[in-house]
Amino acid sequence: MPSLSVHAGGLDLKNPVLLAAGILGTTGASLCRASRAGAGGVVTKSIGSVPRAGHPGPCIVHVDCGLINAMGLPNPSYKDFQTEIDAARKGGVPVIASIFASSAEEFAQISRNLDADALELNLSCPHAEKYGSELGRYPDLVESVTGAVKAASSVPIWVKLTPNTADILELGLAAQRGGADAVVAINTLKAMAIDIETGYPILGNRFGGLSGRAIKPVAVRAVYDLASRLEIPVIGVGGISSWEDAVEMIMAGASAIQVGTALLQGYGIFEEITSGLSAYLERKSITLEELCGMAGRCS
Ligand code: RRO
Repeated sequence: MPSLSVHAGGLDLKNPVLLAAGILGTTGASLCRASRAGAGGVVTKSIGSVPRAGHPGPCIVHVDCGLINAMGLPNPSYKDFQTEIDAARKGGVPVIASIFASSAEEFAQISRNLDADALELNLSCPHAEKYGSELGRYPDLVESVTGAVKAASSVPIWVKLTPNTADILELGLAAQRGGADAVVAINTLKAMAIDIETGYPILGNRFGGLSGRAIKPVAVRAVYDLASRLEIPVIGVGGISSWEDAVEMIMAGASAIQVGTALLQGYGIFEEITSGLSAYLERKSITLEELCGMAGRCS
């Protein structure tokens, strides 16, 4: 069978299919379960410097084409999360800690106090005051936050970018200037759902972030744009729910991919994607490396 192993963003991965941040990433046990199910790496739920309860419910609504969430960064703080990372590491694949903060100094402080295989900087949550895309839509802040964490930490730094911007490439270039080892594209798209019987917005926070199948073409385009111009790897995420989606995202230029909302189908999704990807490479007689960025080389 073709090899699925890949070196991406400073990590050696046995396969390029990772668990995305925010999905089943709050405990070591659930992260381990994803590893045992075949994930090549796992990303934790985003962790901050103080405990947060998150937004009032409802926090998730199913829509025709995916999910809209407004969880609101619920987390116990980094001070209470290291034991979960340590437990997750028993799964035998790299554990990437997703972190969020409201300033470069706060990001650096968290990064100094968490021991993980890599850090993913959440500069893209679309619905939390003072966090996520409220910083991450400004290229100068993306660069300075990345630079501060890079200086404070010795592990690979991935920067998760927001699609809620006119030009995601500008943000990717800023992350690269700051010293990022990879960019991750994309986080959720700003969205809303309204109950037509009552007229009330359904989510407690009113607005949220759309994930799932609807956002895949947006993610493919973002990955293509970024991979065409950046020298650092791009990790593709957004609406991947089959091996065919994974192939498309890798053809767009993703060195690895992350799966989030499709976990609703169960943990079997990792095995489904890796075995489908492997069979595809065998049928086409190409390597994973040759597949990566193929669409950008077609004229
Ligand atoms: O917790 C959330 O509400 C959340 C986060 Br941190 C994120 O990055 N993206 C998202 O859609 N929701």
